[in-house]
Amino acid sequence: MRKRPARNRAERDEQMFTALKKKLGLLKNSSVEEMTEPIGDQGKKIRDDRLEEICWDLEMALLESDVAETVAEQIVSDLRENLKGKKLARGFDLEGAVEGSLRDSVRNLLSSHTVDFYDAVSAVERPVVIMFVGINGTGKTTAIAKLASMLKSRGNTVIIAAGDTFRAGAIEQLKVHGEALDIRVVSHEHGGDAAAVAFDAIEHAKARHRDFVLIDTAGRMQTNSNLMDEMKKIKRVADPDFIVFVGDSLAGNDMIEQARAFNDAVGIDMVILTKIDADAKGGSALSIAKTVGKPIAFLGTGQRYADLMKFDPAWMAERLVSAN
Ligand SMILES: Nc1nc2c(ncn2[C@@H]2O[C@H](COP(=O)(O)OP(=O)(O)O)[C@@H](O)[C@H]2O)c(=O)[nH]1
Ligand SMILES: [Mg+2]
Repeated sequence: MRKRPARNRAERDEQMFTALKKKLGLLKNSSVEEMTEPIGDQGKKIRDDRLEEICWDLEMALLESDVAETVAEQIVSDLRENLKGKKLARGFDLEGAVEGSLRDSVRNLLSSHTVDFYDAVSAVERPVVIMFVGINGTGKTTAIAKLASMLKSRGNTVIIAAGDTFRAGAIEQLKVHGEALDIRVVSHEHGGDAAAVAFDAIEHAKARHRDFVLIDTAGRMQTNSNLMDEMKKIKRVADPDFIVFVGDSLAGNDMIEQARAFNDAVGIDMVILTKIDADAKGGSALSIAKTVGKPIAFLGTGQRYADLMKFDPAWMAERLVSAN
């Protein structure tokens, strides 16, 4: 019954939000008589059968757009609870009510899954060691550079460990960032032992009283058990205070599966969702919050160092719900 999963951003947007908008538009065009029935002396309520139709259509629209099932169910049950049997005010705006309910449930879903990065790290002894995991191309290295830049601008000293010793060019890519940001990058040779790189960077940070060590890692496919073994080894050796999963918001349910795989292998503490600038709405934020249950710390919103935004549930809810 389900449509095939969307292959790209444009398709997904179309599936989710035009479906939602259409639904909302249809509501607008339905006559009040058709949608409602009297309760009590003068009041009206939405007819139960029409409400069920709305709920069903909404759930389908959410599922077709890669929103995880548990999330879609939650949103729909919130909507049902908000509208079922409720006496409607005069001049009641059904479209507005559905949209308002959506916005509230999205915000609630997201709010229970946020973390203040600076609060989290403030409790930890220096150097704070953070390991970044995720598959190739999700934006790990870029996120590390952005975070390093942000930390530095807040007066912290940072060291980066070039732990992706697997991909050609990965070490060089980090060195370029290191130079641009004037941040020390600890590296070994291509193909070397990533755990040893992390170890060296941490020793270096301890000796020089640096505040943060950010460990980059390799990211072939999450199904590659060698990769997960490597992640476990780095974790064992570096004993990071936090493990951050970096996920590409364009990757939909694949991203959720990746997060699960890394979480099973090494345990993740928080999430950075990247490429939100290219993902017009960001349904993936909802899905990861609800399915993997790990808080989102930051969003990547572009390719510049400054394009790292603290995750804000209200902002995200607005973006998800607003029809544009
Ligand atoms: N538009 C956009 N592109 C990003 C973002 N984060 C990373 N990228 C791009 O995604 C590509 C892969 O990033 P990289 O950090 O090398 O990924 P890694 O393989 O996980 O280390 C690069 O071209 C980045 O410039 C983001 O938030 N928005
Ligand atoms: Mg990388």
